[in-house]
Amino acid sequence: MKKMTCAAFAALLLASTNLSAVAQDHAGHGSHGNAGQAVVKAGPIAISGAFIRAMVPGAKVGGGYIKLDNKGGEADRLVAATSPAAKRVEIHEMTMENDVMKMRQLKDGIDLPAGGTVELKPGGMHLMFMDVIKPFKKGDTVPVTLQFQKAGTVDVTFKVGAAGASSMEHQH
Ligand SMILES: [Cu+2]
Repeated sequence: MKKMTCAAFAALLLASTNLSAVAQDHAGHGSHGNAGQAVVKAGPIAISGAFIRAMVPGAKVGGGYIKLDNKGGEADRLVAATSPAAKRVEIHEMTMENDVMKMRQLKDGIDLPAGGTVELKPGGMHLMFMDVIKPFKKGDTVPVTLQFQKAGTVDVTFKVGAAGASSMEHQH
């Protein structure tokens, strides 16, 4: 009886060791996500390159950019985004109209065709952070929850780059 108890205890110990190893592994992945470099997945959608431009003093809004790679066989749609760092996050598109840069809200979100890659980048589509609580500074990280029509919601950490940065990779 005593021997069995010992074996059970050993098995328990082994199991808990394995569990903590798994937990640490996950924590490691999480910290990569926090660095804003790793690819975050929402179902078949791979999300990468999340960054926000630092805000100039006095600005109330900030622009966020991201790459969405739909590796699935079905089209999906980015329908909304939220962040505790801003009162509201809208999906916008920048277009040229009669030589004037205009910004419009994409109320239906962004279509993500099956097998296609959609990039939100400066001069094009972007996430607009409205009424930002505390101006984004270079080096900050901003938590954002993206909502997809089919893939559901996913948390992504955006890294704040320089005010004129076109991406985290091509920063001057
Ligand atoms: Cu905008």
